[in-house]
Amino acid sequence: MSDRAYTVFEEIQKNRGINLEQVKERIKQFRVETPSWGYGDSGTRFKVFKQVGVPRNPFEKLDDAAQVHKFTGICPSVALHIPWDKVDDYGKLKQHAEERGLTLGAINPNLFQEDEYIFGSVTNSNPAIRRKAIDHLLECVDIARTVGSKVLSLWFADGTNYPGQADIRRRKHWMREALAEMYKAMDPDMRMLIEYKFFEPGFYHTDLADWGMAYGLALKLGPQAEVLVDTGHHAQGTNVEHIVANLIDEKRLGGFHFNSRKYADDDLIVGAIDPYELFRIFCEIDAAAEDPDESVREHVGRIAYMIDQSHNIEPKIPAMIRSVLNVQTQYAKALLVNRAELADAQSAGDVLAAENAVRSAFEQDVTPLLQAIREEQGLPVDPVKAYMDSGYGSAILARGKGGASW
Ligand code: RM4
Ligand code: MN
Ligand code: MN
Repeated sequence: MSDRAYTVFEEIQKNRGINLEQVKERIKQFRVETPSWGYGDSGTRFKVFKQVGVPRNPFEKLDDAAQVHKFTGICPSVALHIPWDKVDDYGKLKQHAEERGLTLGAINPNLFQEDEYIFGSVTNSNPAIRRKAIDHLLECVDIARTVGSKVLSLWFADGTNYPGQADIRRRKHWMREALAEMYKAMDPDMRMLIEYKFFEPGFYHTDLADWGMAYGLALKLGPQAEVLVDTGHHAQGTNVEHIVANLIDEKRLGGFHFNSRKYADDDLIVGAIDPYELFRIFCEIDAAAEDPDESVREHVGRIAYMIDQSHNIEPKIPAMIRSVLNVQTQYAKALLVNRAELADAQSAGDVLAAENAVRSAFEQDVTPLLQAIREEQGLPVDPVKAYMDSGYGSAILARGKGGASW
């Protein structure tokens, strides 16, 4: 990296009224969690392409996740999906993670892969199936306890395909009963993040279809229940940053699943399609992080930033590094909004100046800033290139084809 590029950047930001030292500190604190399933094979409903070198078990997924952390320095935790990551001894998995400088993050129960769940899991009209589903949720609380995780991240594939197929309100009650039982089993320092999605696999109705349904449920359950926003889970045109601002204001924004989408829940590399949306999301978060009300700042400090992605056609580890860097980049850009200028423009009703205060931050090239930070932290300035040059990608080819996949 050239010192000159950073000096020029520094000068520009000074002129824009930005305190760069504060910005740097915030960027250094920022962390993103990666998903174990993002390292395995995945596909569409048409085909799962098997890549060579894919991890064959949860231990190898952690080995790969450790590479992402090694080159970016900001991904020390890894989310698990159970039973995809089921092992006999979770203590051993935890130790494996720790030996690689990682911790185990959100535990994601999986209630969508068994034949019995054809008509739903916790909302199934068959009480025995509902019991089985709830027992799995409780098992996940135990796993979280064993591995030292504080976050349970819930997404339900429950839904229906046809009008009249099921009693929507009854299913709502069953959902609440199941989550209430799980909630009771959690330790006081655990959090339940409830994820919504408007369709798929259900094509008529989904039991938790939007943020309002997830929020209503979280409110009834109690303060340890919050909403998880997966950026790919909204109808086209939805203003996601508005949802984010609203949930922050209600103090129920538990975390994110970042990915990008063009049409539906595409799970593409974060920031690949609409980086400005991601930037706008971080603008809302950053505004709240500077709120005079300490309880708002504290709430924002607890948000769990996680990636939820499937790499169908691209090599997985560098794709994950790219996603992580894209998140970091938009986070950094949002910190460059001149808040005082924005506030003045808003109170003066100066629409053009307000829009400019936001967009002009997005237009800043933060590459010299991020490179300077990486240098200061002893990280490679170009993490993707450093990974590509490291030889790890060739070494894992020995794993062969046919690794873990959903
Ligand atoms: C869902 C949802 C969940 C994820 C599964 C694999 O669409 O995003 O968070 O665990 O996909
Ligand atoms: Mn998700
Ligand atoms: Mn999804």
